[in-house]
Amino acid sequence: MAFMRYYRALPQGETTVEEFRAWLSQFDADGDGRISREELERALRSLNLWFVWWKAREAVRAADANRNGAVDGDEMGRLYAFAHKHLHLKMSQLGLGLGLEE
Ligand SMILES: [Ca+2]
Repeated sequence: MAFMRYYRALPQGETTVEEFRAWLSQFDADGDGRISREELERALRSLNLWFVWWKAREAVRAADANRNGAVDGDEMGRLYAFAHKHLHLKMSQLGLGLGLEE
């Protein structure tokens, strides 16, 4: 899959881009497979981060390469990179709220 190249390009972290995507999919309220700014804001709020509206706006702005207002497809790798670099997410903690059924 296309997004795998982001995974290989990034340094090894506690959470892979696939796990990040799975975590975010919980917040995909309308189930369209894209993460909007509002959905990302909810995701960041679940981590008890501050200034989530601002962080979500900056993150979508950084990741939304085709400017359709949502993060989808290959852009998930860009969002993951942004989260790592700028949001200082403790990626190992993302799994705590995961609760996804395979
Ligand atoms: Ca997009």
